Amino acid sequence: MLKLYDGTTSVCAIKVRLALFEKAIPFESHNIDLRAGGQFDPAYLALNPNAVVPTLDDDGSIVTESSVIMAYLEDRFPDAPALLPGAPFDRARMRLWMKRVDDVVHPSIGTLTHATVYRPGFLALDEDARAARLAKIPDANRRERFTAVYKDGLGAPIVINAVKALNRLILDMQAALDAADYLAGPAYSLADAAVTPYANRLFDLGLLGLWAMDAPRVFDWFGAIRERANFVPAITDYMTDADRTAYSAMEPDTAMRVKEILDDD
Ligand SMILES: N[C@@H](CCC(=O)N[C@@H](CS)C(=O)NCC(=O)O)C(=O)O
Repeated sequence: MLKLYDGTTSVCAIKVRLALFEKAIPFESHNIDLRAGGQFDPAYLALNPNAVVPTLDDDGSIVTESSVIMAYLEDRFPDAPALLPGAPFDRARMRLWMKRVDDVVHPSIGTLTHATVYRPGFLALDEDARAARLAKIPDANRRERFTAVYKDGLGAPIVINAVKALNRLILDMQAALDAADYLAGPAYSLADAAVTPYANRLFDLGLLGLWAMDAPRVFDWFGAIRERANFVPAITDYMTDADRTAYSAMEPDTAMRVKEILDDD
């Protein structure tokens, strides 16, 4: 059986879980506790030297990178419902959404999440433990982003570009969803699965409502996405009490501060 090295609220792991449940492919989930630093375990680093989830183990074939895993599932399980659009241009659009998620949306949402949800836990560590934690992050860009937001929270200058990138994402989703029911055409595809955890993260951060007036179609889409059969098993069922506590410990003025940045955009 497939084994997914997983994270309960990890946006990248959720992308893969949404595809697995949508395609009804059985898998065994092996949780890596990211807040406790499980991603830095030498045994896990041997599978994923970037110290991130998800990682897929298909009977010894190790596949990393969430978008690559999603494409692998399409190739590996040709009899499961396909999540690739039929038309070549829709496929190209699907790949563009996925590339944008990997290149821009993922680091932007990470910036916001670490500035709000993860920062209190980091600040609770003593100085040596903080330095050790940051030093373990293999990717220098990620390390710099986390260092900046752990220090200054939403006041870190990189937060401005992150919010602007997410604003452009939501407005472009609105335009796409004005033209079709799903992001890459008339049918649910990997593009919808790839974007869902990021829209859901904005919801969990209490921020999605900031776009209620400017992006009503995104709200219709998100409502339909939450009703899909894959949403509860891939997202809701994975949330632990510790996750809920971490999200509820966020600074109460988060939405107001993000709105100030949006108003300047
Ligand atoms: N490009 C990677 C990014 C994976 C990634 O950043 N995963 C996050 C969770 S969504 C992680 O494991 N972070 C570990 C950490 O924060 O130290 C992918 O798409 O799989």
